Amino acid sequence: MSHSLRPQAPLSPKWLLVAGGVCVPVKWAHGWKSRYSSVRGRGRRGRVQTPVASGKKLACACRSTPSRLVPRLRPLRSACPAMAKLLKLMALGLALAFLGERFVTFRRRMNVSHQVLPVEPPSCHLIQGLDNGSEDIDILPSGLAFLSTGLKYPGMPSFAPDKPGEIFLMDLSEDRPRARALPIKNEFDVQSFNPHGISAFVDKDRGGAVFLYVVNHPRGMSTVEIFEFQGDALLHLKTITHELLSSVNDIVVLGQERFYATNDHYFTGHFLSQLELFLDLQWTNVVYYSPDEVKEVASGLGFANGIALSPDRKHVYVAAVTAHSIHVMERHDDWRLTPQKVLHVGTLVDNLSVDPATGDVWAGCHPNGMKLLAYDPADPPGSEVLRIRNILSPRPAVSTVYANNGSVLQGSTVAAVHGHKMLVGTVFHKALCCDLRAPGGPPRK
Ligand SMILES: [Ca+2]
Ligand SMILES: [Ca+2]
Repeated sequence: MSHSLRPQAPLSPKWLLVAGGVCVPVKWAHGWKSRYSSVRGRGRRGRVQTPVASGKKLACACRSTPSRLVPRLRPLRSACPAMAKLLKLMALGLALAFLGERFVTFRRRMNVSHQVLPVEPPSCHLIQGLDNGSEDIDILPSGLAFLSTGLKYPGMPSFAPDKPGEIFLMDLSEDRPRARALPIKNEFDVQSFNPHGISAFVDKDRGGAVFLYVVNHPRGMSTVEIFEFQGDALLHLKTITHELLSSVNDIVVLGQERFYATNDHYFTGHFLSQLELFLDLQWTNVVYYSPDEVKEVASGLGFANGIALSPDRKHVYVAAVTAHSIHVMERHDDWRLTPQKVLHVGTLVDNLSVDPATGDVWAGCHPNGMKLLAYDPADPPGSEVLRIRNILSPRPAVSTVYANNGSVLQGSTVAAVHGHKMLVGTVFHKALCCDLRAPGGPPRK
């Protein structure tokens, strides 16, 4: 690199250019003795024309440098390329060190070294007809279970990419419950239906009418669909969209058209959302929605996912997938949430459900997130279900109720219980129904 040392005019030595192309007042440079390389670029006062020096005090003029100073810079010309090269190497080294550190922590957050030790309740069977995922499950106190199936989620496999998603129903009060798809009535685009998190709601003010709120991703968007359950079908009532509901994963209904929703990414574009995951930005949140008010009520979460209410509705539980944790928050009358504590469970927590009878929290988890992201049928992702007793106490009890290396069930996302029956759903694989009673033993407590 060569530099023109021809004098420039008009002269105005008030501004100097230092490293990085930044111009500073000349008085700041008083006493500098380093042998700066000259830099050509754009400073605050316009294009840099010529490097200058004043004795051993060196800087570069932004424009209009005293010509009498220019020749004295000549001995420094050879230092410029070396310094620039050194700076480039330092920047490259720092960038590589940063990426390396992020990669190591990313693998740790994905739990790549986690070994799945098999745990199986006494009696489990795969549910017939559910072969393309059942990402979320919600069970009413009556035993009616709703299952959202056929999710197409960016970065995850799908065994039926061209088939629209569906809502299935099971009646767990039956001895041998079967799953059946619920047809959708009314004006609704079933072809683009891509159901994700769900939450069922019994409205006592409307004679016990049952409503199902479903997170939907038609054409990559995020909406919340409200259906009324009519026994043998779902009647579509409304589609809710809002700028704060930008990347919704799960919801929990609080009343008519009133719910909390988790956003699992800050960015909505594929590249930036993947970068956000890799860099572990922890910018995801919980949003409160009502017709009158929509606001963020919790933030700073690492991939917010499942959300559930305590039976007394005073606490909200939120899963943070990449932080391997469940956040316990207190709910206030104005719907604000304040953090109470964080329970670290050592695995990637997806959806949460609460047993209304006991208050226990059930979590569908991913033992190894990397196997989900880089799906290999020969080495599939496993499944894991945790049960958390006394989550509000100082010492909650966490136990593994189900664990499988993927030979039976891959990519578990949710576990929900009704009495002694447990349903386990997955992102894209099958679904499981288990009887939690020990053979010949007493009913589960
Ligand atoms: Ca849910
Ligand atoms: Ca989820």
